Amino acid sequence: MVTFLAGGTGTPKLLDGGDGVFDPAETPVVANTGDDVELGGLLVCPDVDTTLFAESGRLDRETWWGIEDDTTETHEELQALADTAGLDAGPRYLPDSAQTAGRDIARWRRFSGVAEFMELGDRDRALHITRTGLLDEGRTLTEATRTLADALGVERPILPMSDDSVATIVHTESGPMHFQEFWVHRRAEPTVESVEFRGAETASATDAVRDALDAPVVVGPSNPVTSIGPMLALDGIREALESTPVVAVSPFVEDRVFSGPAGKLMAATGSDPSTAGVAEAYPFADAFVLDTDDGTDIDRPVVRTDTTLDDPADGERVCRAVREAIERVGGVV
Ligand code: FO1
Repeated sequence: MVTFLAGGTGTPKLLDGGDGVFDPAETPVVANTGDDVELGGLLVCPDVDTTLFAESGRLDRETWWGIEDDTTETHEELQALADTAGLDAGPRYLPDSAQTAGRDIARWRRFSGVAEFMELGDRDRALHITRTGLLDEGRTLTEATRTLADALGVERPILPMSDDSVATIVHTESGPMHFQEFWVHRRAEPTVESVEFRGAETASATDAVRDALDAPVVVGPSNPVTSIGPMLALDGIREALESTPVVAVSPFVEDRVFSGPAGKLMAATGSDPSTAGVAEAYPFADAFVLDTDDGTDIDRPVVRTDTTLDDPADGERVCRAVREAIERVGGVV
């Protein structure tokens, strides 16, 4: 067994094509939940869902979120209604008093459904309605995710990092905002001052995650701050990573990032936005997979390959390098 830590698009792209290298049934994914929001009463878990949709062949591979060819009739009607009612498009946070009332799983990340600032496809929405219903009926997020994975025919264990609420709040020169406001609504433009994982101090990793971290672990090429950072903020995760073989795939080629706001967020949180910065941020990593054009000198074993991830053949190539790196540091695949 090998466990992957995943968030955003980097790690799902790595796993896309990796089935011949790592048997999906024996290769759990621990998914970041710091990006999750409650939108119009529905719990939306983007990083869990990208893996669910990728594994079930439903993913929109243009955007790497949502369902391919999904319609957006409800979303459009919500925007039209708000517009004709003269309601500002938002993002419309619920008042502070409502952020900690009601469902614990949605604390500090509650938005009104008015004008719906994130686009939810119609079929995607059905998944959120089902997930939220299962939570309201008393299931944990881990259990609800397993039920959804079974319904979609997904073999790979998909494990939310926690059943408790953790909200990634980006502190910017324009004030604090949830990661989804920063990323979707503001297009990552505001200058970042710091990043907070609200709730992480009291949230715990689930037992399923702790068990999965007994196996060798791969930290995929996800954003070290907002995809991997929330997991590292949970009690016991760093210690678990220190006592198992860990291979990290850099999301950079030296100081060039493949995609997303990783560079900006790393610089703002005191790390060098580069492979060298990633190596420093992951002291628990025993080996690295770097791009062939990445000459960064790291004090741990390195396997080099072309780390571009554009299609399943790329995923397979990089997964082979990951496997070699795990074996190099004594991990049993
Ligand atoms: N990303 C966008 O850029 N715009 C959207 O409207 C949007 C909606 C959305 C709905 C469901 C979902 O699961 C993901 C969605 N994303 C959207 C992607 C999401 O913001 C991020 O890519 C992830 O949080 C990063 O991991």
